Amino acid sequence: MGILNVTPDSFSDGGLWDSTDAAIAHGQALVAAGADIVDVGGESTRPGAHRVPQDVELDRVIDVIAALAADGVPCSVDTTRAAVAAAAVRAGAVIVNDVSAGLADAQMAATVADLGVPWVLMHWRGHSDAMQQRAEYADTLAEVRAELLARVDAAIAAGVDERALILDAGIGFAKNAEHNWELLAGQRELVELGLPVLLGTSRKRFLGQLLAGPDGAPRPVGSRDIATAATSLLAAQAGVWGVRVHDPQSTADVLAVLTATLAADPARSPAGWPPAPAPLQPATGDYRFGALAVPRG
Ligand code: PMM
Repeated sequence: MGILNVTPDSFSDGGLWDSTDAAIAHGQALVAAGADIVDVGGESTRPGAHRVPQDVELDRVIDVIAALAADGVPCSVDTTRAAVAAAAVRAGAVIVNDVSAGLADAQMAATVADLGVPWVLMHWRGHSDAMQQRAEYADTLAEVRAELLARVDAAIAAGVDERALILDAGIGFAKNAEHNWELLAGQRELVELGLPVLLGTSRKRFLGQLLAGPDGAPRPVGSRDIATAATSLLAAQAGVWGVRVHDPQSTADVLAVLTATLAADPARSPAGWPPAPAPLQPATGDYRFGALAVPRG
């Protein structure tokens, strides 16, 4: 999943694609670099970010999604607002990626049930301006799993088809670096819940901290793609369904290496490989999202 933030203030690509034409061109470039899905967002969720009005979010994403969808690019919409999710699906989006898992908007679950599209439920404890105060866990993995399962129950109770759900541990959302590493180490336990799992580590702060220079300054965001690709490899080995990245090329390259290695000796393939079948797109029933192991083209 390639990241397309149509925002002036996202931490990595903020301001780069905030005109409609630049955003569409970048979406195409993400696909050319190996993305199977383009995740289009119009509201930054970086720590400390403030909310944007709904009409601004709609203005940023709808034309971009419509143009990419018309070109045959599978798009997800990265939004916590039900009205934006509905408009995006009408414009051609095929997945709702909701970092709040329905908690930010009471209408989201019923809206997704009506739309009949896959829904990414990410672990979330509050909006970006307040989330880091909630980064407290006695057992990070157990709490994230339990809180995600509560969101799964709520989604099913609202009429969403369980087969349309995708789980995400929410790296960096109400988590410090230690929590993020614990979640990365525990991806297999999330996968074992039986639903497809998405992982979003791309260029995030904990990678910058890991790769800090001798002066202690974090590695700049633009130089974190090799570390990100390493997390994609770990994710694939844990059976994760998808990874959300700024630079699909480096992730596609490490996955090509992994696939070739496993193909040379399938008996040694790790449990969980190839990843669980990806969800069908219930609205049309005719598009199967590429699992990581499926060769492109
Ligand atoms: N991270 C960001 C935004 N959306 N969606 C999902 N499902 N998972 C994530 O980890 C996630 C997300 C923040 O990163 P960005 O500012 O680079 O988009």
